[in-house]
Amino acid sequence: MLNHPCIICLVRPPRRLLFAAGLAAAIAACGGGTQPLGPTPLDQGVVVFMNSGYRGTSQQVGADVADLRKAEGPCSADENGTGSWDDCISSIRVLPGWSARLYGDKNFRGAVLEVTEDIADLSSLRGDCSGSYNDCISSIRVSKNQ
Ligand SMILES: [Ca+2]
Ligand SMILES: [Ca+2]
Repeated sequence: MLNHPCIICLVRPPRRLLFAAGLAAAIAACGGGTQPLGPTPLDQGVVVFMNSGYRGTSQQVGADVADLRKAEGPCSADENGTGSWDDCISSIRVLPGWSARLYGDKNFRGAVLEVTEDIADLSSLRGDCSGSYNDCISSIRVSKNQ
């Protein structure tokens, strides 16, 4: 799995790669389609849920995800039955020692929500992401607290 060339779409590449022409080629090579996230060690990152109250399908996220549309998940299934995590997350648990930034748009853009503790219902937080952050998050950064 980790040897799959498309993993570069799901994890943030080393900074030097951001400026390399090779990155564009790598993204192009990935084309459409989704890939599962992880695997992630159980004590790292955050766990996102498709429903509020930590219910429904969940996914641990232990590395930055620039485009949740490319992350295999339970929402917005296309004609092939393949869904993603884009505009899907409704609650989130933060593992001890970690925090996250949730973005309304892909590539870490748009409305941003700093998350340092569990949030049982993202619709309870007003924001610039279609009124609240529920079913709106499209990219995630996770970081280990200093
Ligand atoms: Ca949802
Ligand atoms: Ca979005």
